[in-house]
Amino acid sequence: MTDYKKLWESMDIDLEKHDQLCNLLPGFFADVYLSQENRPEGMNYFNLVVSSIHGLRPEELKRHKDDGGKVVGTFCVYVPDELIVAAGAIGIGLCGGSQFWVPDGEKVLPKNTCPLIKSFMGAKITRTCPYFQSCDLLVGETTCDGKKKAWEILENYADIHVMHLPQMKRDVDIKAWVQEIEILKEKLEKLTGNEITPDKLKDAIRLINEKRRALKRLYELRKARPVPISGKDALLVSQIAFYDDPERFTSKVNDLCDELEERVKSGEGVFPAHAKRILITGTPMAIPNWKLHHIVESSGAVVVCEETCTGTRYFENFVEEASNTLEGQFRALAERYMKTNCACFTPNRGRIDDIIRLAREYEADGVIYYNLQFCQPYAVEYELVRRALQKEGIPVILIETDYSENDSEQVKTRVQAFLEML
Ligand code: BJ8
Repeated sequence: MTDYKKLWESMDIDLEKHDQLCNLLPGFFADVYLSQENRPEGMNYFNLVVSSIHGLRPEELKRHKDDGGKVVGTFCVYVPDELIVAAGAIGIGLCGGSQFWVPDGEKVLPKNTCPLIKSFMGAKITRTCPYFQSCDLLVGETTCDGKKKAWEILENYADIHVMHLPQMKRDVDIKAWVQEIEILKEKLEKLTGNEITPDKLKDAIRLINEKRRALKRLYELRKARPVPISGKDALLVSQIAFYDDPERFTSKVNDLCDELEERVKSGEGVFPAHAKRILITGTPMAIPNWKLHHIVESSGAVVVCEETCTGTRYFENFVEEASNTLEGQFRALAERYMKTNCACFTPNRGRIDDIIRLAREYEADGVIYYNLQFCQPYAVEYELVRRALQKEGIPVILIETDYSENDSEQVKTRVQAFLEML
């Protein structure tokens, strides 16, 4: 096994605490993932990425930085990766999905903050995340109040640029987002010393569109009955999308899809054809948050789709590639990103339409509305989603939870009762 100690030292990682974290993951991953049967061969690459999560990719980031490159960390799917790529930097999604960091996050944040925020804050202040430690700049955004205020604390530990995200979708809001994209462009050019030209941006738009296309292809294959890949494996692929090299990632996802297509043709599945099919909607699940998927799939049902930011919201909608001017490209970027349906927006009817459409397309027997504890926008939006699904005759249950294992048995009991009534 490669020894990355020198790498971590060079990143000012707290080695002792980091060791504690690294000791947890292999057993956890083995229990949740490697215990599954008949996994596609194509998952081997993603297993490798996870097994060396603090080594392989951080080493690439270090090489990039040694060659004068920059790394930019983001926390939301509204922040356009394309600009980061066009500036010659590497973009990394930093949302925290580990309970390990939550207690340290709680040292500087109220306990009743969502675990995703507490987790990324803990990751930074404990210096135990090589991704955070690699970043030359963080890009925050004005989405929920928790994140908005967290940036003010985070800026004591790292350079951060905050994008002002409008929370309505009128033309005036799209124009405002164009302006924010322009400001980010200048910031990135200053950081990297590279000019963002229309040609570079065009290439970056194509690259990220290709990545979205590959993920869309993967999700399309999950519509098959029996389903050729578990929800847990698909979730893992989505989570890795946030920090892997986009070109390599796209090619590995396409390889996986080739294999899954064969499975679909031959009727091979990972769950019996009659297994209950579940659509999950709600807050994102950052790696290694596999809690709900694991509970659902160890109860005999299969997750066929996620209407989340670690699911369809990440890859649906492509950026129009036709424009050859920065002005046109910025407008195309803003239009694409503003199609994302996050509960931070009002009104957010588009999300309800998406959930109903996806439930039909994926032939879901029921919907689990997943809410990270203390996430107010998604918690409030539940009532409207519940009413709309009830009208459509689609069963739904609300599961509100955090990253700890404390309530796992209780969540399991509720999920199993829900599955029984489907
Ligand atoms: S586009 S969902 S990635 S803001 S941090 S809102 S869970 S209380 S992450 Fe998000 Fe962008 Fe929206 Fe998606 Fe709730 Fe927690 Fe806030 Fe969260």
